[in-house]
Amino acid sequence: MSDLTIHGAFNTRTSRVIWMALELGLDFEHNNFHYSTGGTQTPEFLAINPNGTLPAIQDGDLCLFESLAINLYLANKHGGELAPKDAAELGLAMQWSFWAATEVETAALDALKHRLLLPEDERDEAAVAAAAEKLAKPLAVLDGALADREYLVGDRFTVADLNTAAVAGWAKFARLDLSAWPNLTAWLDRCLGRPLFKKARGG
Ligand SMILES: N[C@@H](CCC(=O)N[C@@H](CS)C(=O)NCC(=O)O)C(=O)O
Repeated sequence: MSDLTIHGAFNTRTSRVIWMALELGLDFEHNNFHYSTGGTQTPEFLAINPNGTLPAIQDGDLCLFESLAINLYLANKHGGELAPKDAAELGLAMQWSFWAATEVETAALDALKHRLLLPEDERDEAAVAAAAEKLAKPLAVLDGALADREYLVGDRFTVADLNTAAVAGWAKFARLDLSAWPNLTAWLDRCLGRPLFKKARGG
């Protein structure tokens, strides 16, 4: 039995953590359940993640929540090509991860909700347009950072790309027009085209 358990359904932010675990080649248990079952509000689960949200992991005695932090932890613990090699790479990986969570995620999720997740009669194209407007500045920043490089940190796919693409990918899945940012779209295709990304979302 593996020491690592990943809690959460594929169609939640848990897929980010599963993607990371798969890329690292880790052995793990998957407690595959959706929050809509009420399973995140039980005393047992709240002892693991008091926020009552997915994902969460248990790694031996350690309980962790926050998908992008979990991924930074797993990369740091297991090393290899996906992990930051030194303090500068760690700084950059944290920078892009925190940036994705604070500058991109809310607006990208709004777009995704109003294009895909909400029942059709609750979707609002005005909300999509507002989200697209909010995203224009951060997506231009990401496009600029990728102007002369294939990946965000070093010359290889790392946790920085995985975390940032997992968040920015919502803009693509919301079918926003990203054509103004060709470096960004090529990089997103590179990251999200990885076979283990598809597997992490339940195939
Ligand atoms: N910032 C957290 C967000 C966690 C989160 O909101 N997860 C959603 C699923 S994707 C959830 O569990 N929602 C249920 C709820 O808020 O009750 C992370 O990245 O892990």
